[in-house]
Amino acid sequence: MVKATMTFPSDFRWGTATAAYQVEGSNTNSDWWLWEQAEGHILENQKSGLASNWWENAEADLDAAAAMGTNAHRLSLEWSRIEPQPSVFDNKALDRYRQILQAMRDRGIEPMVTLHHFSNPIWLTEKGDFNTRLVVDYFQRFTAKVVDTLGDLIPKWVTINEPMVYIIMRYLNGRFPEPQQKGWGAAFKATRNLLRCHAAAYQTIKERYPQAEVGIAKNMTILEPKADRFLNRWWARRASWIYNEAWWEMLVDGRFHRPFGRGIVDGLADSFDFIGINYYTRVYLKFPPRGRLWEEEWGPDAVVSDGNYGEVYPAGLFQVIKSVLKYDKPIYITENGLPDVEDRLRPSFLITHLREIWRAISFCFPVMGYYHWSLVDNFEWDRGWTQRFGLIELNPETQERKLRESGRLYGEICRSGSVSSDMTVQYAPELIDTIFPGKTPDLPRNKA
Ligand code: IFM
Repeated sequence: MVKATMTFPSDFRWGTATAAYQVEGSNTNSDWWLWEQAEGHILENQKSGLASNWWENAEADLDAAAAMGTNAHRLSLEWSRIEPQPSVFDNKALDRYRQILQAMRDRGIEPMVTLHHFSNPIWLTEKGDFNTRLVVDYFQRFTAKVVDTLGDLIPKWVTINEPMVYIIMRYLNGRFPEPQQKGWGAAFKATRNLLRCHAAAYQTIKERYPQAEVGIAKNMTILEPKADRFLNRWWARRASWIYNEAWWEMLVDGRFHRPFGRGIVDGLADSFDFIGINYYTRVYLKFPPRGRLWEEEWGPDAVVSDGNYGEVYPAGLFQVIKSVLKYDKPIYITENGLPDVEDRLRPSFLITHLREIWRAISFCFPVMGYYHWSLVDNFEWDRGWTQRFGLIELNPETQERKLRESGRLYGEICRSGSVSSDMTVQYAPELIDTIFPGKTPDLPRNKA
């Protein structure tokens, strides 16, 4: 019987991703914790509370990840837990992270660790956060401590998560905890300091563990002109360069590019061993951008995920992979997912996005792994619990969990290292004619 199968390389990393603040719970020393307490900052004034309770029991979800057959997980370390006061390190917190990392390794799950994922110690915000040059020393000191205590367990590192998202949400549109200075000047300054922090962290890790793979996780979004007009096309190209490409160019050249600034940064040139891509969606731009950088609008046929989060646009994943080939580095899809509380779209989302990766690999593009966002429902920043990204469904009040159908599907994919026509028939039958259009005798549609 003919079965169609997209088979992935045997050493492919099948992963999931989470971030400390979103899953651990009770991160009371973080700027996010303070921000959450004031009315109007989080949708429906929701609170992270125990989040997904990872501080107490990450192991429960790691068991589920192992049962699914994943062999990799991306998690972050909470700076505000490890260094609750300047230069005061919490050894108990470091011990707990050691336990979690060891638990991953015991289950055959390779850790990829992020050092900065949107959350800061409160003391850092008080000292001027990424608007002060001092942050570079602070971040280097934090990194050195982490590398010295946990580095033996961590083969892959992400220094900074989604720097452009962080800059826009925090310094420009006010959806993230308020910094001391806001606006374009503050945004550019913070970008320069984030780049300096990345360079310092990269060098610190590599000095101690030269074999470690270190990179950033960059949100890459397809930006298209809203209507086919000259200025919209120009703005979409320009904004795409600034949003998607500038960081890679600055990491390659070791210097700031306009509009972020000018000047060379010590240790920045060629300071990445892999490209981390967080891919979610496509958005449309028109010029002039009134108030917002882009319009969150979609075409008439667009499939849009919960809470108007974004258009489901799998072809964009292939496009962004292609766009970074010129840097000639291994590529990891460090995040990809969607909010979908009913699990209405996630099974087909998984199949269509993995098909784009398989297509890329078939062209010998060096995509080495995929980390689905997310393993378990978690606290979605200013959207709180209203957006659910998990392969595992979570009731944050009771902490009960249930594997979603998409989790079952992802498990079959990870365990077999492939996406097959059988899986498609079972989990997303509506896709069969587009994904596997050939006639395969054992598929239901071909039976008389
Ligand atoms: O939850 C976030 C994550 O923290 C960063 N990337 C996007 C995810 C979904 O919005």
